[in-house]
Amino acid sequence: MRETVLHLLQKSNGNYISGEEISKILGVSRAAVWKHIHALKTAGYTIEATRNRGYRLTSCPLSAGAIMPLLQTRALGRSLICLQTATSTNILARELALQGAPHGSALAAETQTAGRGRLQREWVDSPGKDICVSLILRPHIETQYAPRFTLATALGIHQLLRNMSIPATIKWPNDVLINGKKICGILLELNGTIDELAFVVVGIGINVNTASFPSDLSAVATSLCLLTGEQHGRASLFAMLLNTLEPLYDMCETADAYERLLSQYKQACSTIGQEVAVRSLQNEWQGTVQDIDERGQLLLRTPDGQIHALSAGDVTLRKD
Ligand code: BT5
Repeated sequence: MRETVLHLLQKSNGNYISGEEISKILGVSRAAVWKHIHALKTAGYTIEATRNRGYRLTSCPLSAGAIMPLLQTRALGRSLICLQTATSTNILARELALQGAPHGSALAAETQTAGRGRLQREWVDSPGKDICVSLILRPHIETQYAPRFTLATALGIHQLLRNMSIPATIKWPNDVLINGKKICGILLELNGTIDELAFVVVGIGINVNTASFPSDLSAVATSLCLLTGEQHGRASLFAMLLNTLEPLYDMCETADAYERLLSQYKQACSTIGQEVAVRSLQNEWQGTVQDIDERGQLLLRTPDGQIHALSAGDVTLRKD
């Protein structure tokens, strides 16, 4: 019965179908229809209910069944788990990796109860509307080069958005911005020793169909839906994301290919040449960004003429 309700909603192609019509077709009461709608919502479907108009399906949960046929990757996403809820997909992906999950495994969730950014900051999502995913990579590179994957991910998301004619820029190291507002955050976590990298978990949060943010974020965050005024199909976006990222991740494994990746990253990065303040846990620097080096570090020229190579930090433009 629940499948039939879903089928009727899907057949309406994003238009409203009244509760009365559904109840007539199924031969059940309006209250029974409401119960099925409620069950579908709990399973991750977003269904708008409007008085006098009925129900409208606006998005489906991400599922391996919807994503897999769209993948053109060799390994990325070939093992794919889509959960309703996760504490943090990065935490669960790390556990999977420790249990031996293969290179390229992906774990997505409709919502996170403890989504996190760098330095244990919070990452906020709208349940069922965004993309929260963690990718497990087992690259053959030294641990010191692992930050390459942050840059490669930011570049991939930049390319994905540009292909949709959305004018994104990258703020070093891990933010993708549109008109100065953040649409995507990336959280890279490593496992291994200085000599040997066991695996990398790349956590990616993309604001897709979020229509409004909590007041503390609305000045700094944006979503695809806010930019285009449309809802976006998450399964195809998800597949395009992985299709875009895999060749870039491959490029991180050799010095020559990575050099090419870095030069594309630099072109997309709005931070180079800017007067900025960079804050890390211990320090704050002010200066002009000269360049990004081959390790992905920011090269900052401070007023005393010294060049500092910074591997992590929050950048703010001085004119802000
Ligand atoms: C990040 O950290 O931007 C990394 C975010 C990574 C999120 C993904 S989702 C899947 C995976 N599982 C996780 O638990 N995490 C990853 P950072 O540069 O520290 O930025 C965090 C800051 O961004 C917060 O302090 C807020 O100011 C802001 N923020 C939080 N949620 C946001 C959102 N949805 N959109 C834009 N900005 C947000």
